[in-house]
Amino acid sequence: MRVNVVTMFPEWFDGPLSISIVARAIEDGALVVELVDLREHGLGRHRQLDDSPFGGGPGMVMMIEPLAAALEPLKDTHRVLFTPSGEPMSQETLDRWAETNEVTFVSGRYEGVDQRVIDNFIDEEVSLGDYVLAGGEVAAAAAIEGIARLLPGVVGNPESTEKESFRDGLLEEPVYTRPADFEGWTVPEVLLSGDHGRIEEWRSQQRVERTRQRRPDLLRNRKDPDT
Ligand code: 6GU
Repeated sequence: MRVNVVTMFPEWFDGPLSISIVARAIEDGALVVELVDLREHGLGRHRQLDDSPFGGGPGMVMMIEPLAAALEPLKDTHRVLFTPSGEPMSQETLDRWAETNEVTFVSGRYEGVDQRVIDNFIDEEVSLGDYVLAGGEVAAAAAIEGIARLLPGVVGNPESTEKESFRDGLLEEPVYTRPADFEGWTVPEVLLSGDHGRIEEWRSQQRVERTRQRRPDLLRNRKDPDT
């Protein structure tokens, strides 16, 4: 799969692309990430990318010309703008992108992007959540990592991406490993019992209880409420 990233800060991605599962996906050839430096399409001697908003007000707006130039060669790809005004990114979003051959991520900066860019060059606007970051780079990196671990052959055990949190609409249960007793802090007895029926029952109960406490919205929106 190919991911194009249009950004003012290509060097920002050096870390995220060079570590762990994303680095492995790239090494294995399962993932190709193409960084497009927006600055190369900036206007004039100063390679200008932003200007003040028509109608006045604070902040700067990303101009259409540099983005049009960067996105023109990518118009046959699915183009995503990362912005706090977008729809929230979810596991479903990542599943959908991971099933395609090519996706283009645009990291917005400043207070916004000229609406004509969105109207004419963007297929989907996506947000990381209800808080404000300085730009869409973190969101693009999050999406790349979320996609990389879904690509065939990248995670060793394919079962592990199917059983996990959010697939069944519940949070994960607590997990433990050795030692069974660390300075008096013990592991729930049921997990040491060897009774797989009781263990699965306990885990299921923990997932539901955790979700009820932390994310009641997930319980209300569940698709197959059979747990
Ligand atoms: Cl995608 N961009 C910015 N600037 N802030 C955000 C965000 C994106 N998602 C949540 N906050």
